[in-house]
Amino acid sequence: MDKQFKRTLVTCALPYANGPIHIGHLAGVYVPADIYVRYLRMRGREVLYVCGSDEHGVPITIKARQQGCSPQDIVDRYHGIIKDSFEGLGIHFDIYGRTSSEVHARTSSGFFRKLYDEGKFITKESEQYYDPEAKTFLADRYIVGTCPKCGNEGAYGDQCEKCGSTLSPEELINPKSKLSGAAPVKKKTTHWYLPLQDYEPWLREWILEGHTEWRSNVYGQVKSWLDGGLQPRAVTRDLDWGVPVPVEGAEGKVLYVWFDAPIGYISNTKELLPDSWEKWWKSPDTRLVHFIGKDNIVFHCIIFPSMLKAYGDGFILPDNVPANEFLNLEGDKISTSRGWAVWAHEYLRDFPGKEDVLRYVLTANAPETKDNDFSWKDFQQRNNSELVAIFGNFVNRAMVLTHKYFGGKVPACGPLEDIDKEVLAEIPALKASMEKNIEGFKFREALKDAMGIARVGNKYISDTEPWKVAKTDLERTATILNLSLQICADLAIAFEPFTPFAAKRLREMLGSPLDWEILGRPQLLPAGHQLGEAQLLFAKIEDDVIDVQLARLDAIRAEREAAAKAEAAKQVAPQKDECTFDEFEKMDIRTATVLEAERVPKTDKLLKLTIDTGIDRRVIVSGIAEYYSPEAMVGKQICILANLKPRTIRGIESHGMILMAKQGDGSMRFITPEEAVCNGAQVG
Ligand code: B3M
Ligand code: ZN
Repeated sequence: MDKQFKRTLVTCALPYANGPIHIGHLAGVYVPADIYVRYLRMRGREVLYVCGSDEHGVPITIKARQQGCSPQDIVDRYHGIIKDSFEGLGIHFDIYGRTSSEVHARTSSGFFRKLYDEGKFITKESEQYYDPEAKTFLADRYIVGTCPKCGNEGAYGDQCEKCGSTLSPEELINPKSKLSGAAPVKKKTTHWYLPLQDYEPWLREWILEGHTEWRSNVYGQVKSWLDGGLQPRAVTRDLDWGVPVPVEGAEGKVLYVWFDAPIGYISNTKELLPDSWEKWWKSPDTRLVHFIGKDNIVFHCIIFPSMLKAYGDGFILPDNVPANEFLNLEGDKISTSRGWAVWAHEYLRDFPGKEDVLRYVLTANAPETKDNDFSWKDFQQRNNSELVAIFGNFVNRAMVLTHKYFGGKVPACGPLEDIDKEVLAEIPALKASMEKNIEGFKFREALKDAMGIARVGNKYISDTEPWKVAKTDLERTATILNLSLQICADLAIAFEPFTPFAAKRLREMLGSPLDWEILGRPQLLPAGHQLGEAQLLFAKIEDDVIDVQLARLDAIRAEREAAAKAEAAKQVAPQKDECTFDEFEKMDIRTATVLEAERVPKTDKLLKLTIDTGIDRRVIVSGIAEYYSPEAMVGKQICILANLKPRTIRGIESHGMILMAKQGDGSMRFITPEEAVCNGAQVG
């Protein structure tokens, strides 16, 4: 907690290499981690920044099967895409490794073997689903069937993606193996389990008593897991993709992905620093911080620490696990399978030179304490009215005016007036607040502080109006611009963690240093110092650019709605209670032809139809206007219930009812004889 550490090891959740990363990943894990690391580095702290691809697990094998390639092909492809996305956004890990690496196989397998040899596992026999044709055990994801809750025919053995229910394979109606289509059977299998319940008292003490400073969402989740009672957790699986279980008689078994993946943090460190990795993992002077999303809390706060505890040998435990909540997109949950996401690599393609804008917006809306939303309008607005209008505008005014009046040389600072002193006093306060916020993992607040410095500068230059003062008092103008430029140099430091591209451009323009400690000190730029050319730091984003993104999302939404409707239309209403023939016979159903049709005024649903029933000419009011226009009905032969008791609807007397076929989504079509018949023919 308040312990002084010598160095910090920062890890970021290893993204699954079965798809590209999107803004949810970035906002949840990678942007905050990057802010933290850049900040620590600016302060001269010793930091190691570790990440890599998580290349095992069932979803990868499923994707490979879908695409008709090998799991290795899949992870090779996405590892590359993900790595490039991070680089493109200025997220430079010291190592971005892979769990399919040789070092990782050795490390994770050795880890298992030591726990195995020391009797830290228990074995349990259980019944698992097995594909008798493919002759292999089936992960829950490999079993598909009909969801008992919503009727979706493509539900998985662990979850229905349509209605979101968590399922077990037993619950599926008509379960089938995805591999062969065969009905799965149950077969006995033995696996190794880590008896988590044995670690519970220790976990309670370590976290619930020892880390009360952890974020409340993290602490709360840990507490509820512990209060719910821990169970032995299987650490092996029957699967052919992963790290083989290094034990005799374990053929066809691999380490469970959540056993090997966190060890990936260690193996990636080893890969980078084969000789000095232990300093990062086994020294009490190292502070370990895991950046993750909320769905990974249990693995990083309970399971991995228990694994490390079981292993012993001096491994350190996380000092903090600042997990974020989820980011939504335009009000809806991000969904990879539905394409409801903004992908990092597509953003980089569509918004070249705007890496900072995404980092900025994701930080300003970071889901630190609750789920939050990303919207393109907000993105545009924050760019145009914050980055451009405040930060960019201030820097531009200071630069351009200095070039105009002083040939681009920092002018000398004369005597200070009250307004100058007030402005200068605000900066150290904002700096102190930023430190507190970043060190407390409150990056949104820290960003507000940084923007606060830009606001102070922007207001100062607006209030002092150096372009007017220059007409009468160049000395005073010099002081104003001197101070403004000092604030620009402060901004080039303060924004380094958040918008590193712009911060670097600004430092180049000013020729100013990057050193946290000097932020807010007077005269960072000496008088006479030559500035570079004035360049715009940020550019306005116009509506048409945003409209393209919105149109893409609208198309996805429309497609999803159409699919949902088609699905709903298929839902069949249950059969009604029995009726007798006599009861049926009471209904006088006839053919008829529509002669005239018009909308019933002030209604959306009703048509007034004048029809020839063969018996008479009469009026029926029918609720079909959503499906048929009046013109479309004229001349059509229909079926009616002729002897229905007349009713007055919206002041019009209706004599009968039109027979309609009504689908599950409520949509209707009228019933018509297969060939034209005379009006008044009896239907039955
Ligand atoms: N691959 C899960 C995830 O992306 C996972 C993290 C592993 S961290 C050791 O949610
Ligand atoms: Zn369902």
